[in-house]
Amino acid sequence: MFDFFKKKPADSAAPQPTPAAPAPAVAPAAAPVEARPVTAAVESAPQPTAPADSRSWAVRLRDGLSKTRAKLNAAVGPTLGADVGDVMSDLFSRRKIDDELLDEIETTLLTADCGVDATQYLIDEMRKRWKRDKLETGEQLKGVLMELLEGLLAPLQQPLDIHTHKPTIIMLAGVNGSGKTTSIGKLAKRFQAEGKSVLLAAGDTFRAAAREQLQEWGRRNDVTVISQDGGDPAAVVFDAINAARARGIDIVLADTAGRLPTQLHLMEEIAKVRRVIQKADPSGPHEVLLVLDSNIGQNALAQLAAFDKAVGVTGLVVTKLDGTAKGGVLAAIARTNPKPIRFIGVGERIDDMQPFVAREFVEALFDAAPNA
Ligand SMILES: Nc1nc2c(ncn2[C@@H]2O[C@H](COP(=O)(O)OP(=O)(O)OP(=O)(O)O)[C@@H](O)[C@H]2O)c(=O)[nH]1
Ligand SMILES: [Mg+2]
Repeated sequence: MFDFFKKKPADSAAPQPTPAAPAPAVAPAAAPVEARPVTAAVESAPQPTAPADSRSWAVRLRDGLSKTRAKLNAAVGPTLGADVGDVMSDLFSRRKIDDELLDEIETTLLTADCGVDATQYLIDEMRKRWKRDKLETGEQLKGVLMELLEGLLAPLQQPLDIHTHKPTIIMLAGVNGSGKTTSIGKLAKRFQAEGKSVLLAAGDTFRAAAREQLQEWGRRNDVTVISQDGGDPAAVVFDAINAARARGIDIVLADTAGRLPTQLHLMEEIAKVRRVIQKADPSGPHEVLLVLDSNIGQNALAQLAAFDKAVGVTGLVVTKLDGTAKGGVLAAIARTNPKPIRFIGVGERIDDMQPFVAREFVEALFDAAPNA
């Protein structure tokens, strides 16, 4: 159902050298290689340097969430295929509140991947409010649902602090293809725009292509990338922190290789990266960002638990909310394992990732017709 997203289509995203040369066999003690910032014109600029979208974030967010919004209305049936805004109105405005409507809402919340716990909470609260406030119309109930969802998600709206430490060390983790490297590109651009200097640590030493992906990106964006030919990701990150300190850099973004929570040796490896960061700077890492592909729906909870156990997740980046109908997973996270959602992504362009704002998100989930 969510095959909209195919990992790395041929012309996709983050810089990908072709062909992906096998990693050269290098001694682990290989000296760090630094891609010095050079401004170079690159023909086919891959994301996240794709040109900014002229539409406002509110419009892109709503467009991005259209599948989840449609899903929220799947139970309504007859008008599916019509504009999702119309469908939404059908669910709520043409109806009086009754048990059947609540059942339908329950089903739609579940199918949008809100999870059993959050769905139960939302339905119970809606039922209470229906009785207590003597609500009559579906439209009123929709208002209550929006309010409840916002209440659930608001505690997760906590902006990432990049001002307290210098350098602020941010480590990214996640399964293969969740969007770590492209998120690093987007974050680096964002931080630069805020006047911060940024250094990238190419901690994905697993694939030679990954290192080159980041180096190439760094070259085009005047961002220094610290990498090593092969070797230990922890060593790369260690070097990067020292380099950042020596140069008075504000923010270190450490990429890591994708890994599944079931690959225990790789989970141990990323735990080591974290420990080594702490060795380089006892106050760090200042943020451990887990990048979650929202297409995985409820599976996000299992990934969160596993990565949290291994590296202590302090914040989330939820990517690919466009192209998925599983945007309800944010409610599931809020209910079962709340972590600050630092950024959400609704596309591959540089400005398609923005800080999470609960109200904005809920409005985009329910309102198909932005006026911005
Ligand atoms: N549609 C969409 N695509 C995204 C989004 N974020 C990332 N992508 C795409 O997802 C694909 C994988 O992104 P990467 O950043 O390479 O993922 P990764 O986690 O670094 O992958 P590995 O290094 O292989 O583990 C790329 O094609 C990105 O352009 C998003 O918000 N929406
Ligand atoms: Mg990557």
